Amino acid sequence: MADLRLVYFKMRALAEAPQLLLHYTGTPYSYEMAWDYFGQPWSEAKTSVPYRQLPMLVVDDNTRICQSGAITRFLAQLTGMQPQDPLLGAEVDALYETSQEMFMPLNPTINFAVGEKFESVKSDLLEQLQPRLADFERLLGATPDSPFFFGETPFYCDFGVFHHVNLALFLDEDLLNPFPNLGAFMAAVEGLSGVSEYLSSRPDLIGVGTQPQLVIDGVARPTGVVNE
Ligand SMILES: N[C@@H](CCC(=O)N[C@@H](CS)C(=O)NCC(=O)O)C(=O)O
Repeated sequence: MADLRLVYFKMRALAEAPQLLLHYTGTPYSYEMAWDYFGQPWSEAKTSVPYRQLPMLVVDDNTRICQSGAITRFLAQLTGMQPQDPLLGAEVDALYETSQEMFMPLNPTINFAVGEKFESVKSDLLEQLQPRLADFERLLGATPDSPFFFGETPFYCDFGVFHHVNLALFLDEDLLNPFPNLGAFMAAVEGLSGVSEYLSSRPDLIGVGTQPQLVIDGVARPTGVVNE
């Protein structure tokens, strides 16, 4: 197996789907904060990164893969979580991309927005999310005997959807009440071997909307791209 180093920041965002996949497949990797990996502040390191943003996956200390979609698809290929059939592969990818579209403004709102800014984005965001959640609900309803979008076992798209819906629950913990299929899907992902261990051990995200912090090794630290 390749040596995998996932480089990112103090936030619960674009490195989550890759990490859920890595844990589900039992694939070893290290998670490294940008300042530790580069040995300098992100503001100084970013010009040396292919597209000046993270996450980045470093493979065998040699190849640097940026763009979270490319990282997730590469890992899916590496770990057998990519469908063999190209047609099914395209459907899986379309769902993954749909989940990626939820990134803005959901991830920054949950990880960074505070006070009035948070409250004003929150109501718009909850409204914007409804058609997405309804689409997921309908898709899951088409295969009532399968807990995941495309059958008995998850593909990488399931982790993309899980991450974004999981973040959205910070806005309203009753968000999924009208969407029972989606609620059951979330529980199914939470119960997956490897994933449940990851979810209970990853840094807690606290203070959403007021003072967002990640609890890393027992210490609450502000979310962000700076080592503080
Ligand atoms: N399309 C990129 C977006 C990456 C992105 O927005 N990264 C943000 C963190 S979530 C970042 O690097 N922010 C720091 C900066 O831009 O300097 C992806 O999917 O990986």
